Amino acid sequence: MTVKIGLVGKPNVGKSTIFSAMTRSHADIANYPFTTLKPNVGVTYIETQCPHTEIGKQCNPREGYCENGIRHVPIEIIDVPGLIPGASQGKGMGNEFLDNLRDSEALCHIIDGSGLTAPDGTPTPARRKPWEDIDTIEGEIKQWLADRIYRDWEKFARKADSSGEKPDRSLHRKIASFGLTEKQVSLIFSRGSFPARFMLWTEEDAMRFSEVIFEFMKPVFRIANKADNMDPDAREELLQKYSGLYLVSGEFELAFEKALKSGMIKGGPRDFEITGNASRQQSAALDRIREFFKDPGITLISQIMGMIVQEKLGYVIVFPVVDESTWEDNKGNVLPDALLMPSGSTALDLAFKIHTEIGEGFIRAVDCRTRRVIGKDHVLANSDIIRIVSKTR
Ligand SMILES: Nc1nc2c(ncn2[C@@H]2O[C@H](COP(=O)(O)OP(=O)(O)OP(=O)(O)O)[C@@H](O)[C@H]2O)c(=O)[nH]1
Ligand SMILES: [Mg+2]
Repeated sequence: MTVKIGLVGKPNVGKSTIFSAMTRSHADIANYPFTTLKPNVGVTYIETQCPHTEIGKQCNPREGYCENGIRHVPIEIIDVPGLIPGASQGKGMGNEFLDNLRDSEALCHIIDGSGLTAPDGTPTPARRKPWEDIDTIEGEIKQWLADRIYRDWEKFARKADSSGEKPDRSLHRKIASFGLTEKQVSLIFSRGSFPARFMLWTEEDAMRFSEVIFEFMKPVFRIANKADNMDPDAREELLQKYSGLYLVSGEFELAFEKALKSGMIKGGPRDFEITGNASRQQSAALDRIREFFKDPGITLISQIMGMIVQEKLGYVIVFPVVDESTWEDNKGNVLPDALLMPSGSTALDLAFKIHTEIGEGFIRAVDCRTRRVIGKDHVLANSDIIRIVSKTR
């Protein structure tokens, strides 16, 4: 299972534009609400130095690719229709489609930095404050989660209360699809002083429970798009209110990617040169784009997922191999797998990730750089190359 990240937000803020820039694929983009009617699923890549450069052999990635010694590890991006106030009661497109984000590791809340869209996504002539709709939209997402947890509650409560099973275990089974472990559910359950009998839970209890779960398992990263058209005072105030918020321009980044692909320019977004045939108008637009990206306050969409997945969520990239000296699998492929593992994962977690049988038959692991034997509780570090020795192989 790959890491999944969802893009959410009100309509017309540029979710599909950002999705297209990230995945280098085409999604429908237009200046009106509800351009996206069904979730778009695409792939983008997290970059890391590939260890193949250390042994002077080219790697053979099974997934993703390697370019100039940089390994590109795939993750999944999901772009969903826009949310409007009242979506949880079915307004707009409703919020059923958020079920596609059930097992996502995190959400990126895209907001309109320019402030030129109303709460329902229709263009407005006068600027609104870019943060005005943040709480409403995140409230709708919380409501979605609470509704899912509370769905068929009575039936569940009757059965669980009379089963004699530990309540946290029953509860875990009910919400397992959200990606929580039983231990995490037990922790939330014991800390929040919830009624031990499910029949006694009120809707407020379910709401309170889902709020904690939301914070726990759906970290929200806020991204202000349309930073190319932002009021400078509003920008300052927004960054003061929301530390850690990223400023991006989906439109400029997509235009840069297109120009690069067509051979009109060479280089990176902050320092490219015009090398192909560009009209005067195109040159002027490209100059504006380069100037914009020179601003150190702007984050590149192509780098945002690396920042979120590795730095903020703490995922590490680990390379499992079968041969500790050649760093190959049993078919002679060099460093075939690069796996994203959650922060704190151990050698045993890696064994289970490769295959349940390998986990169950775990004997020991080897750190292939030092050739030292490591135990099952050894916490994995980024770029570790690990051989798992198991009864089954
Ligand atoms: N100025 C500016 N406009 C942008 C930017 N990104 C997107 N837009 C424009 O904003 C409008 C909406 O873009 P979409 O990507 O369709 O927005 P969305 O959030 O997917 O919209 P829905 O699918 O309707 O929810 C289009 O007219 C885009 O060209 C940006 O970075 N800057
Ligand atoms: Mg869209």
